Amino acid sequence: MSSSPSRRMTIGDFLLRRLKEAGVRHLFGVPGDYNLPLIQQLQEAGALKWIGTCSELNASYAADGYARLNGLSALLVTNGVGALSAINGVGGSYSEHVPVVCIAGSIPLRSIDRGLGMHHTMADGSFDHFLNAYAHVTAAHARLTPRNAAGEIDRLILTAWREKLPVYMELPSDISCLDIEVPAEPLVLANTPSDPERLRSCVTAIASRLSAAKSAAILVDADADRFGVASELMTLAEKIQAPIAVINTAKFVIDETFPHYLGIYNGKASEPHVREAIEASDCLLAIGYRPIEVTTGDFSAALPANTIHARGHSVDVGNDNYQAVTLKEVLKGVIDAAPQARSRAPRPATPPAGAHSDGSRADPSAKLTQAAYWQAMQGYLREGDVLFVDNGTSYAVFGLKFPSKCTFVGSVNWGSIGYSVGALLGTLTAAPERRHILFVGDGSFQVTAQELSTILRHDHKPVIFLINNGGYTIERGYLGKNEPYNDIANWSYADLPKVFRRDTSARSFVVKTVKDLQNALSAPNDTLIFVESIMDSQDALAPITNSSNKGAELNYGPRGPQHRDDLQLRPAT
Ligand SMILES: Cc1ncc(C[n+]2csc(CCOP(=O)(O)OP(=O)(O)O)c2C)c(N)n1
Ligand SMILES: [Mg+2]
Repeated sequence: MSSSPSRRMTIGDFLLRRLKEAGVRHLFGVPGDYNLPLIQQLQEAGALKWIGTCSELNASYAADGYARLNGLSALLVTNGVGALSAINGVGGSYSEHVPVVCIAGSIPLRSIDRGLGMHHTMADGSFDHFLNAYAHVTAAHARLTPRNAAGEIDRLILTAWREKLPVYMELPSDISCLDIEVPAEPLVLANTPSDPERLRSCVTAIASRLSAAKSAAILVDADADRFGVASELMTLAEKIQAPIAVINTAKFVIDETFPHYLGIYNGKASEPHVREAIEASDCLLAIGYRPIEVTTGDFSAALPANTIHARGHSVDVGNDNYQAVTLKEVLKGVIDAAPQARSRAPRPATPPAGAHSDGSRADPSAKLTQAAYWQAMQGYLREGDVLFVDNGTSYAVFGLKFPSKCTFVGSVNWGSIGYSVGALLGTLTAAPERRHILFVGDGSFQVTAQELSTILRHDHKPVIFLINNGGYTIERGYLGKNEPYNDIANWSYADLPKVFRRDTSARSFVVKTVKDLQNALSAPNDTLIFVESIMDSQDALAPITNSSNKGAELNYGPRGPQHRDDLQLRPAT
């Protein structure tokens, strides 16, 4: 028996207490008969604030956005129907390495014990379908019981935080109000410290490679953000005078105004100086590198064979693999051990966003084009913004240069359309004092548009830039340039703030020309701003269309339909 002090508490209250101790201040979700006892406990204890969403899918996206800014989040769904609605978003959190605690208020243990058929199940006598489904998209899962609850709640929350991955727990509806014995001590979010010998050897191995190097460089993926080591990486780059590049999944992780920041590495699609610095480096330190086709210039990325691969909890240096080390401790050790380099030749300055340069000559009364739009957006961004992009031609955001201290929220690996609208609710809830800007297409927006109502309900003041181009333009670059399956219904988007909140003070704009856009951009940020920009269904920046065209080659192969005449949108020549 452990001698730590304990106390009695209901399982529901203990779960809420642990979430709060882990820094979670809000719970997203949709009520259902199986989870109502926990929501009532939340209401009575006032431990967390309930943020009801229009759907569990949106709750899962909101929780993902919240965790990216807050470090951990939670959502609450009901058995089966709620759990499966949320699974796309939780799968996204798994793909994108975001720590989310997904709680399902589930069927009572009484029914499981007695084999009673219940609603929100398959009515086939099995009660494990949803646990099994979630096993594939989480780092850990459990059904709570009065015997395991105290241990499992801590195990799951700590696993989410340590692994930067989602977890799933079922809280049967008849045990939330049962008393159990729980630890009196608060939950401490901490990693188990590194093994001292492994850490020392790992740091020595990296530091000696770095000191012998003539062209060290650092390449950063999203885990540098998730494991909170961006500032260590910048300190290291400064000390050893090495350039840092990121891949698309990690745009913003390294401050783009940092003198050693190089730009985005994307194989053959990179700027030549970025490609050279990474591929010809004699000591490349890669952080959490998880390449996919769209972050490697269609697999043309070629990292040096002797690249050091550092991940959240392990490192590869040459033939050695170091376990029981944490990324932060490794980098801190390397910063101390690495030799201070003399200032080297100045690095090539990051080129300005070249893709968006022909908008300046646009006639103010001319029809708005993507080129003019993105050029104007470059000027709109300011220090400290939280920037969002959804799938679509709005991926042009990757060509913008971000001011200092911006946070960028995207989902390059998972890429589920509509993610950004739900996630926006999450980041607004986590950091309402910052300016949040969403770049979204009409097609993506239609998937999760209702969550605009929750954003308005809580008086948030984001800026939403929606491109109304009549459908799925980015898909036209794969296939179906003019096909009706890429068309969507033409909503009156700018009217939606009024529809979702009668007394809204939101400022809505329908923009058709450069002049209209300039007018919208001059609106003060004292309320929600919704800017619907009407653009041509065949208009997209060349890098976007090129990427879609290449995607079609990869996806459909040489016999694919994309080769037929006029079936595919191609870059304007
Ligand atoms: C959940 C989901 N369904 C389908 C897709 C495929 N998809 C990717 S982009 C896209 C179209 C996006 O259209 P829109 O948001 O209007 O952007 P546009 O390219 O028109 O600017 C679709 C349907 C997806 N990524 N996610
Ligand atoms: Mg569109």
